[in-house]
Amino acid sequence: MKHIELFGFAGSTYVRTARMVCAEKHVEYQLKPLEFRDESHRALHPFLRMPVMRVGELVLYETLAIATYVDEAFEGPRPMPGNPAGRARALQWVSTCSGYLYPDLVQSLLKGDDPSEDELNAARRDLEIVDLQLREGLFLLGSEAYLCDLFLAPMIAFAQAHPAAPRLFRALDGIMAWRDRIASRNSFSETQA
Ligand SMILES: N[C@@H](CCC(=O)N[C@@H](CS)C(=O)NCC(=O)O)C(=O)O
Repeated sequence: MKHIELFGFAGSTYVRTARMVCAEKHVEYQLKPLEFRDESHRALHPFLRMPVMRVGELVLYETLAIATYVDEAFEGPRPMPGNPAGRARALQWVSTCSGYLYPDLVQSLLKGDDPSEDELNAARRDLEIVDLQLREGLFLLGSEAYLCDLFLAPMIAFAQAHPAAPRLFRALDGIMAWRDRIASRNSFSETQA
């Protein structure tokens, strides 16, 4: 039986995604502290980010790599669609979360309680795109939650806790309904920081 150690802070959105993947797969893991930006951190992650996963000799960083490993190395429900187009669309949304939503929604709001107008407008534009998609189905790709929803959920939860949330999420009913569906999953409630 492989033993998973996940290094990182519970409040990190990417750490939460990695934990949600483990929870969805019913795979046990241990969340381990990280001496942030210490040499011990650099030894695990040369770019000094989180999460890092260790399983025996295997040390991995990058949440998508960690999620893929956990999915393929362990039994349990698959968080990816069963067909090539579905998998590609899931990866498209994972990449959208990392490439656009994380900088616009998490990094810019992390700087403090008072983001600039430009930052708020960029975050709102991204959210409107996500909202349109979520009005089409129960989850990003339709009737089932996949890996892309597990990347999106911690980022949305983070932004919803920001003082600017009422303005950012105003009238985005697709996101709000999806958020309630995701929040009812054990993987979400068990990983609340
Ligand atoms: N591409 C990385 C991004 C990881 C990342 O940026 N994690 C954030 C926490 S949510 C972090 O380590 N931030 C620390 C920093 O930026 O110094 C992944 O997918 O794991």
